[in-house]
Amino acid sequence: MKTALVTGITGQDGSYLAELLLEKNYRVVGLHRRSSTNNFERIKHLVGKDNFLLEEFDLTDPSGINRIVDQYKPEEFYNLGAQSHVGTSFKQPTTTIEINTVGVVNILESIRNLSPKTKFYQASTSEMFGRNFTIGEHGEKYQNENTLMLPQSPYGVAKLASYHMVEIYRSSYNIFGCSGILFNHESPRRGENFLTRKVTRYIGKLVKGLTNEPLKLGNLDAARDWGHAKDYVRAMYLMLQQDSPSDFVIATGKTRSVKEFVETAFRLANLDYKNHVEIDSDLFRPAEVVFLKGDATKAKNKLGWVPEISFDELITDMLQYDIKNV
Ligand code: NAP
Ligand code: G4F
Repeated sequence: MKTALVTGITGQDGSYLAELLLEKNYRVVGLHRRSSTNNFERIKHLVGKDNFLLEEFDLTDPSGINRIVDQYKPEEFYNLGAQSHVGTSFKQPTTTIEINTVGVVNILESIRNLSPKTKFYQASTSEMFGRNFTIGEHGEKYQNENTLMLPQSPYGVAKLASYHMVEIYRSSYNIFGCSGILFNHESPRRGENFLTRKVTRYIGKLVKGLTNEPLKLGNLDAARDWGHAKDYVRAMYLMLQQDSPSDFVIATGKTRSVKEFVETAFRLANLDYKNHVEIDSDLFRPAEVVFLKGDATKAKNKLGWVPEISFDELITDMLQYDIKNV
């Protein structure tokens, strides 16, 4: 039986990846940081299951990571833990660098010194491209593995530094390290302060008659390439099953504005967003990634990965959950 260590186990992706690996008969060791309140909501159905273990640690604490890597010497290590909110990274830049950059170096050092055969997955991001994109032969705009990365946020800078560190450990020490350059992916388990979940939760409350307040949002003009987290964790797994390590863009190849997301979510609930949304200038970021559209051709050709869940199916899944559970 293979063992996989997964950081960020209490987060959206960690919970879906753990389910996938357990289905594939892995022993999954979920790494979580201590909290004064219970934050196992997303994994409560896994706690107590055979082959699902939990270990306490913190990405900023190298000795704890060393202890766990040395104890398990896992076949695979998925680093999904992060300060993952772009807006927050402007308010907490130092913490963001400590968790999202130094934390990754802590794991890479641990693998290099204690378990060099462990295959490593790093959760990189389309936020690393910042405002940059490639212009194709027919004038189409997109980002792929060859697009120059020019991040616009402390989060993007921190993730770009760790992306480069993975490449350095791969080329210098022969570590099997892969970065998945994942575009936005959402689900009913998405954190409540990200755009999509904020919208679907609000609609859930509205439908249930639980709010009379308007929905306050920031920039509606930015464009994102949104997929479903269940599709995206499958890509993470596939990257570590290859014979040699590489980096992959994971995206749907379709782009929509924030306004289109909002409009569609309200329409699918038979509502008109114009009656409920208010713009709040405090929710604008000091700098914004304006346009994201991923070209995942490499993942399709080398991993056989294509997304299976459409934009409307994603929103419907989130709406159904939030209308039922709000
Ligand atoms: P998420 O729901 O915000 O989960 C983040 C996880 O990181 C949580 O389990 C959190 O634990 C943990 N964490 C935060 N600080 C930590 C620390 N100091 N030590 C240990 N664990 C810590 O994020 P997600 O959406 O699942 O994303 C997973 C990864 O993919 C992240 O690295 C994110 O940056 C990256 N990513 C996400 C997307 C996306 O669209 N979702 C796209 C590209 C890349 P607590 O529960 O204790 O807070
Ligand atoms: O949902 P968001 O906060 O996601 P963002 O900033 O694109 O970051 C997410 O995707 C990245 C991959 O590209 C990940 F690396 C990162 O960890 C995270 O998962 O915001 C989406 C868009 C932005 O343009 C934002 O300015 O929605 C806009 N927006 C407008 N009003 C809002 C709001 N975002 C949030 N969170 N809250 C608002 O009220």
